[in-house]
Amino acid sequence: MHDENINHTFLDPVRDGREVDVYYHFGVASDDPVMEALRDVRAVIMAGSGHRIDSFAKTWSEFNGGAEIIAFPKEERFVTRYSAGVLFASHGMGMPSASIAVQELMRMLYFLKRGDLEALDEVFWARVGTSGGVGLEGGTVVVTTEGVMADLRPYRVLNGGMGEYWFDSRFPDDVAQAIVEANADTDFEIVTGKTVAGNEFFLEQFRLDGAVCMETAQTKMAWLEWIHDNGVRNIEMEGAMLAGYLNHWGFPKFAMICATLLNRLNGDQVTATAEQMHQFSEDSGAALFNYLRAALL
Ligand code: R2B
Ligand code: URA
Repeated sequence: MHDENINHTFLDPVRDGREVDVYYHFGVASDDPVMEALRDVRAVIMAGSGHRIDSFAKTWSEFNGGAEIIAFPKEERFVTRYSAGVLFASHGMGMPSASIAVQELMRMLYFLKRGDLEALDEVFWARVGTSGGVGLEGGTVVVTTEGVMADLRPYRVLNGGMGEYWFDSRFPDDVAQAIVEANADTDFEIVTGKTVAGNEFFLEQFRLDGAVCMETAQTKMAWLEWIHDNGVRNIEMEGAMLAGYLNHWGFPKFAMICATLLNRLNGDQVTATAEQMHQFSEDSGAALFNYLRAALL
């Protein structure tokens, strides 16, 4: 871990029990009795939707002999479950929403691991999600090697009028390769590549079907071809931030696994049927669990 990048001023009094940290959007605090049950957490798995989190926790519990599933009471913002060493949490859509979840979960992890940097090094993080494929048909599973923003640069946030803070938004290559290897025998296609995190589903993903549209068929295809030529294989809305913040603290093990819902080279609208969507979701979930079982069980 990069000790110097951890906010010790705020987090150490919480770690020592001198202050209480309120994980407001999750509806729990560091002095909540539920925290004690989470001390053995070894992985944090995130997904956009709360339904998916509930279903992941049930699957993981079944793999672990019907292990208890603990739910946080508040579900207004994020849905959270814990079972057999894995914390499952939804993050909503887009980097503003997901950054709240990631920052509160990082604070929670520091408290749960009592500020032990070696114990934090061992925690595996992943986001499992959906995306638009770039030159890939719907149903392909993409394991991200690097998160970039729509300009192919790494994750940044505005620093008022002073400029921008830049973050390293690469994903660890060894973990991405291990996920692909753990899925060598599956019947869905799994590839690695860069992933664009758009701050917008329509404008920053160069769609022509938004209420507000700034592009033409020509500028859209030019952007898609440019990102494809630069190694981008899919487009979603959270990955660059996730990698940026986890790298900032120095977590060594994290990944993003996304199913593609459509090939953006062929269109903008998501027209997959309910059955196809279900299969895509099953496949990306299977890709995660095939790795997680090899890594954690
Ligand atoms: C993928 O799908 C969502 C938008 O439909 C967004 O959260 C993402 O990253
Ligand atoms: N999620 C996105 O962000 N973009 C898509 O095209 C599909 C899912």
